[in-house]
Amino acid sequence: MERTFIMIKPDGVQRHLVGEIVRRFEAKGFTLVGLKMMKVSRELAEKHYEVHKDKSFFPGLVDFITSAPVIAMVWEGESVIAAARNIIGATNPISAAPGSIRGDFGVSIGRNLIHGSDAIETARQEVSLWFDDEELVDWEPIRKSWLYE
Ligand code: D4T
Repeated sequence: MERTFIMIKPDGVQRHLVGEIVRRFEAKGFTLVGLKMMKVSRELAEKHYEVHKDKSFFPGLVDFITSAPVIAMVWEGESVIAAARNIIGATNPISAAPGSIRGDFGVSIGRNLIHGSDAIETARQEVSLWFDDEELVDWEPIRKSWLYE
């Protein structure tokens, strides 16, 4: 079963949207297999956003991600990587679809509430960057046969 890394960014935590965001993934039908609250080190933030290290917004992004706690999560389900990106919405909340998390709760690209892995390989890398194996829980949700044909 596919897994993806999802992070509620400091603005999502500060705005008390943790429950609302978790609820959307649960209600859709995905399974939570890892969750922790943490203050992110500059080293981890820089590694996570390494692909953007030459961009003008990189220093501000690292300052933001390290400014307050985040909620790091791993969610599991069929096609969860792509589905989570839809639940999250476009990078800029102003153009994110209503009904998506960014579309419903955000107004600024630098405060876009949540991160989700964008592909199978990045999901694999991000899950192992943020979680040790023993922090992830394999379990069988009893609703599974009511979610999948
Ligand atoms: P993340 O990675 O946070 O899920 O966002 P996206 O996958 O949707 O978007 P991204 O990688 O292009 O951007 C990473 C992160 O940088 C912030 N950002 C981005 C910003 O502050 N200013 C900008 O101009 C851009 C493009 C927002 C998300």
